[in-house]
Amino acid sequence: MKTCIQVLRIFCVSLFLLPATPSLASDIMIGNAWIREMPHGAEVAAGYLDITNHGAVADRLIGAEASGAMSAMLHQMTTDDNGVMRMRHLEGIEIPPGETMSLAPGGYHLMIVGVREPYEAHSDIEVTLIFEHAGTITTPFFVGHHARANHDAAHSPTMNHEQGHNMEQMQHDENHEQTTDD
Ligand SMILES: [Cu+2]
Repeated sequence: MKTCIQVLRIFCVSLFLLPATPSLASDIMIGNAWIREMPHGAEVAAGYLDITNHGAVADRLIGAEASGAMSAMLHQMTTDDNGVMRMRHLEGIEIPPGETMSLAPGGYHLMIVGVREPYEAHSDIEVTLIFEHAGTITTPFFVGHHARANHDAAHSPTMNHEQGHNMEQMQHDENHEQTTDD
């Protein structure tokens, strides 16, 4: 009996590893996916999105790949007691069943490194998200100052928005030892 279950498990796991896993069959829904417009000369970009889990069990975002970039990592921004913001590498981000996890400025984000040609503003960049259960989901990320849905709305960025942006950029540069040609 045990062997049967084990065989079944292996079979299930191998199903998840199939590259052609259709995203339609997935319980995971992606929304508001965007990449922060890149400053001139930058090779690092931050990606944000909302992940909703419509399934009955928890899933985990465990990796990502962005077109035109060397790699994409999962990061979390935290602020310590002295108000210093830090970047933390994460092995995964859990999405509990029935919940939406937001990767947003000041918190979780995709850290896209080694961008070969800076992403053009207002273009769409294909990003493949890798989930423990749902497999891979490839979806376009809008390059701008916020998700596409809000893009045509009044441009009134709050102080926090801009502050978060600048500090995040600074911290990234420090952490990844980015060299810019300025
Ligand atoms: Cu980061």
